[in-house]
Formats: sequence, structure tokens, C-alpha cells
Amino acid sequence: MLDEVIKIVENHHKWRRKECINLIASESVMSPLAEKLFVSDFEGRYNEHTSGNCHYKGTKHSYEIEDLCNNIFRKKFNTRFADTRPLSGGIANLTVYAAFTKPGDILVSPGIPNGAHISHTRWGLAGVRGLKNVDMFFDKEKMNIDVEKTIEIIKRVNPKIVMFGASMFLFPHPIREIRESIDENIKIIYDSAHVFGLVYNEKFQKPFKEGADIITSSTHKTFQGPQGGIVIGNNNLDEKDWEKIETALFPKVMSNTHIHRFPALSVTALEMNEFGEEYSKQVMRNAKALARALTDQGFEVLCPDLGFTESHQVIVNVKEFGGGKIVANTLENCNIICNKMALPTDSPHDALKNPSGIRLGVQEMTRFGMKENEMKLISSFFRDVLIDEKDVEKIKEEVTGLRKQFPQIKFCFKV
Ligand code: DSN
Repeated sequence: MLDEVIKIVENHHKWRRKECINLIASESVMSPLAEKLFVSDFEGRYNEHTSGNCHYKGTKHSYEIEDLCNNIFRKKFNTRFADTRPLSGGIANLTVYAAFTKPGDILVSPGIPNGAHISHTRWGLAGVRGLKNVDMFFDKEKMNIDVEKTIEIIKRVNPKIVMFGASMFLFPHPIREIRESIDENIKIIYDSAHVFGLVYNEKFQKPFKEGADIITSSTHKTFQGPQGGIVIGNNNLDEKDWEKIETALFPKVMSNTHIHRFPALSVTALEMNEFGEEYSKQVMRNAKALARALTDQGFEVLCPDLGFTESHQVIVNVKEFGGGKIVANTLENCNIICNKMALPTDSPHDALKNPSGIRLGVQEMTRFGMKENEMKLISSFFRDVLIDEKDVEKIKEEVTGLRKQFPQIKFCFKV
């Protein structure tokens, strides 16, 4: 059995880290230094606390690293309020729900058919809090929120929270336009999980300047740190509101702090401070390049008239090739990893069973140094396998060959 455990890890690592072109938009890899510091004695320790009020001894260095980590984000977002304790983006969202709502309250969010995250809905953590979600009005052509109609919805249902951000996220959401027209007591939360690496580098959009009260996020997608979450408050947030978040986080939503994440998260943030400008620009260039190249190869990439995308994501309608489920399977057989994606135009049945789309994210391959030229090569693999139906084993060999030319993780400190 022991051999099996070790073998499974080795097999997975070799396949996903060295042989596959990973285009899952919600994943990435840490830098070697972050990965090295991820495993330490911090891993097995406890540090439950409310502010500096600790419940355990032996925690002096745990506090040091947690403070240091929070301070990097406070400085970057020019705010007094940042807490890196949430264990995931979903837990960060639950914390905000616990702080500002009670069961039965209403939350307005983009809606599952339009790419919202499950935690923004009654089927996920919003439902665990007993919230009712009402969908924003979505413009399917522009793949974005319709401002006027969404303002009407918000005025009609009078929510406690308006939630921006999504899992299918091509273009900046209209925070400013909606903030200006709704009751100032409604909290605006921006779930930046997918685009956090871009937002951190002041790309894509600036949620606080545009009127968000709180940013929630995961820390392992375009922001390429350890798996985890974060909640950040706008500097002009009321101290009392921040206290509500802190007490919601502990003791309500979490007990122990997973201290071992903080060194790796700090390193990732410091690397972003150093290399993030170049990294995020290349991510956005690569996404556009992949979208353009796939279009040139004959695929229906969404939003050509809008430049396809402003984020790391590219959405392709693959209904004519059997739908997202079949296409993602076929691509996986060639070592290209991506996921199926329901499109706003799908019927509820198709959305559930076999959605029309696939979602591609370029952040991880950008991390390994791929640029516009490699995006063209990737698009030619898509053509080979899906349009020309060439031999899968041969394409897989070519995919692996390309992947092996990019073994080094970039945009990071040397170990
Ligand atoms: N469900 C994840 C995604 O892939 O978008 C986000 O948590």
C-alpha cells in the first residue's frame, strides 16, 4: 500500500506538472521558494485568535508571519483591513455573509447560468447562511452584467449584499455604475478569485476605487500562491464593519488558523510585487492571442467584437464538436487539460448535462514562460484533434513535447 501511495503522487506530479498543457482557469503552481516554505513546523500548530488575543502558547512566530503576510496585502491595497486566514475563497465569502446578513436576507449575484460561483448561490455557501440569491440581468452578447436592468432588480428586491465576480469572467464588472445608483447601506462584495493576480497588479479593474466595500478571493488562481482565501476591506470601511468580519471569521466560520500557508503566501505576494507587472501583462496578451489563434483555426470563441477577453480566460462554444463534456475528455486524452463550461445561452438541461462551452485559462502556461507563439501552437493542437481528427496519440506526443520545452517556473525569486 505504501508503494501505491508514493506511486500515485509521482504519477500525478509527472503527468500534470511535466507533460500536460494545463488550461484550467482556476489553477496554478506555486514558485519553488513558496513551495519549499509551504512545508514547515507551522503546519501542525494551532493559533486560534481574536486579534492579538491568543488561545494557545508557542505562537510568537505564528503571529509574526501572519502579521507580516497581512501587512503585505494591506500595503498593496492601501487599507488597514486584510485578513489572510480564510481557508478558501468560499470560506471568505461565508465569512462576509455571516458578518452582514441573517437567514432569509437577499443577495444579488451574477447567477449560475452567467458564470457565478456556486458560493454566491442558494445551492452553495449563500444557501448555508440561509440567503436567497436573485440573479443580476446578464447581457449574453456582451458577456457582462446589464447595468440598467440590474439596478432595477436591486431596487426591487432590496438585498443586503450585491456580489460581483464570477467563475466565468471575461470582462470587468460594472461596479461603479451600480454603486452610484443603489442604497449606500447595501454592501458591495467583489469576489476576485479568478482575477486576483491581475487585480493585485492593478490590471483588469480596481474594485475599491470603483466602489466595492470588500474584496474576497482565493489565492491560487491568477494569483499563484498556496490554496487558500483572503478578505480585504476598503480603507473607508467602518471599523465596526471590519470587527464584524473578524468575529465572523473566528470563532464563527473557522477555528484554527492554517499557519503554514502564510510563508508561501507572503513569498507569492512579494514575487508579485517584483514580477507581477510583467506577468499580468503577459497573461492578458496570451489570453487574447489564444482567442485570436483559435478563431483563426475555425473555432467559435466568444466575444470577438469585444476583443474576446480582458482576463486570463477564453470561452469557446464547442457545441458543434459534441459539447464541452466530450471536448474536454478528448483534449485530456491529448494531455490538454481544461473544463466544460455552461454558456448563458444553454438550456438548463444542456447546462447541467453537456454544456456547450469550454473555459480556458492561460495563467499557468504563462507562469512557465509560454508566450503568444506557443498560444498559436496550442490552437493548432485544438484544430488537429477536434477539426482534423488526427491521431490522438500523435497529438499527445506533440503536446508533451511542447510542454517539456518549458520546465522552469518564471516570475519568481531564485531558490
Ligand atoms: N470552481 C472553481 C472554478 O473552477 O472556477 C472556483 O472555485
